[in-house]
Amino acid sequence: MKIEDGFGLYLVVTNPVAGYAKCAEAAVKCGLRFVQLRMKNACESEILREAKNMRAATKGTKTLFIVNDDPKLAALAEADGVHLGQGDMPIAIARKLYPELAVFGLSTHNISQVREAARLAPDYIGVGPVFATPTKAIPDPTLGLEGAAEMIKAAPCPAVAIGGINDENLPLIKRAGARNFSVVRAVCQNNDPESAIRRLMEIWATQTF
Ligand code: 3NM
Repeated sequence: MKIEDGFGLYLVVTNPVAGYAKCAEAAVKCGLRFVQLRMKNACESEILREAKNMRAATKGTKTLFIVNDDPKLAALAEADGVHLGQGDMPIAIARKLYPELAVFGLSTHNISQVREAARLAPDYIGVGPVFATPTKAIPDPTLGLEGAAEMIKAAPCPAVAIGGINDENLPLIKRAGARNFSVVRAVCQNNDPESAIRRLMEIWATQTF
């Protein structure tokens, strides 16, 4: 599915203090283009249960619902798409096996993976980690703003900056040329996800340089 660039915040939901469904509801209320379920170390039935709740919260809205890592679970939950890491099922195979999914995202962690993305044709790419993050168990090397900027510039599709982004460093991300960004902790560690989202959106919208 062709994704229009410049959608801003893409919310990734991992261990949310307010709960998964509440975060999906907040994403819808705030008019986000993307919300992703990212549950590591959970069993399939648990992931599917949360995925179905998040699907129900996003159904019929402009907010696309994405499941991380596993296209089979994404299809079972009737998600809009799946986000694949470099070590997950190759996009071409996932597209073939799960034609009911409309959106296929891909994580990239260096410039050669971005160049390779031109051939793999994901609908969007993640670019990260821009800053250090404890959210990923084994993060790739930190890119820094310059590394991320180079990757964003070379991206063949919309690029989403991710990793260690918060209220304070968000202006730097925009200044580096990002048109979209993603957070986990900056929203999921807040017991009021809607106000955390609104704050990030406001900073993003008012940042000029
Ligand atoms: N992917 P936080 S970094 C889920 O580099 C994820 O592709 C990354 O979490 C990548 O906003 C990351 O809490 C964690 O730092 C982002």
